[in-house]
Amino acid sequence: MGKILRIVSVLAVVALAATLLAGCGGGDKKPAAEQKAEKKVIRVSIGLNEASPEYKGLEKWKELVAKESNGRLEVQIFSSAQLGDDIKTMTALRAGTLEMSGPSSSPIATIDKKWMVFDLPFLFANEKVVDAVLDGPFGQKMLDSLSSHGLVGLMYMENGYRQVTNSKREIKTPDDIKGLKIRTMENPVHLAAWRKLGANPTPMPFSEVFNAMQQKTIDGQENPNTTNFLQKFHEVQKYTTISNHVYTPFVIMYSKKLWDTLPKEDQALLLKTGKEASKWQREYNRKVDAEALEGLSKAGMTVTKLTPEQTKAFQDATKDIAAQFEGDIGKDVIAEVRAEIAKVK
Ligand code: KDG
Repeated sequence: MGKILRIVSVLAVVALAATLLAGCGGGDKKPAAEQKAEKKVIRVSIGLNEASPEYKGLEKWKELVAKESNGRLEVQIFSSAQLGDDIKTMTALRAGTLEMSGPSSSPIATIDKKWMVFDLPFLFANEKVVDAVLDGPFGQKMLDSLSSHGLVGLMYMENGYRQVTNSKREIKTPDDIKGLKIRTMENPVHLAAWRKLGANPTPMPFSEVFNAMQQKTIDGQENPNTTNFLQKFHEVQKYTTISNHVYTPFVIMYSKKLWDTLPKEDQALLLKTGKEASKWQREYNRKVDAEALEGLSKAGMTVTKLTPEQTKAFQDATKDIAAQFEGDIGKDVIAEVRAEIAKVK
């Protein structure tokens, strides 16, 4: 009898311990398997429209993420600044009220000045250099550095070389820029460079640019051919000059607050598919850039391609910008990117 009693009490203790342990999973935390099976929506905001190569690249990523997660992770893309422009959405990411955004690198400088390194005029001579730097240790270090600002840099996508457009006159020399009201991104290097060229630069979020050109509060702006064509800037601009004056990538980023709540396997899945999407998007962008330029010309814009000598005049006029911003960006950062560039040549 005593033995039976002992067995019964041991069983009771085991049962109690099992119940307590099950409860220990923590308040509202669900068991790992259940959490894994739960569907998750990841919202990503961009300023450009659905025809843009940035949107197409994110669509590709969305497909890859859905496939790899068997439909469990759903990327939802919000275009045309429906959720806010670059600076506003980065603030939302840092607060943890939005998962993702895909700003140009330039407005990141409002958070961390070293990002102005990509804004230095004529930094990247060609796409081979771009790929080596962005896919190499420098590019990765820049992405990693975002985590101290509440952001997780997942991947780069391509915006492309920026070209200047305006409604007043053909631009062939820095002199032709004198007095033009040019919209720039919200970034001190861009303002300084356009001021150096004699323009009257006005920083403005992207979503306001078309209206400002239509209402003639600005004369021009600068963006890659794809943006200029796919956002229909040719309807309100007459001249485009292929100046290739700067290459600023898109940085596809996640809110660190929300990233840290994701299971490790999901983080790995998003990073892995991101690499693939980023590569796909860069190739796609390079294919459609020439078509976009043709589109601008067919739509009636005067297209001016600078000769190497003409380009040199713009390079000379802006060559002091790097020294001017060396303190803000960091001498070491500039030296590091230049060393990476030198390896490619
Ligand atoms: O989606 C990116 C846009 O919000 C913006 O960064 C585009 O290059 C751009 C600009 O000129 O503002």
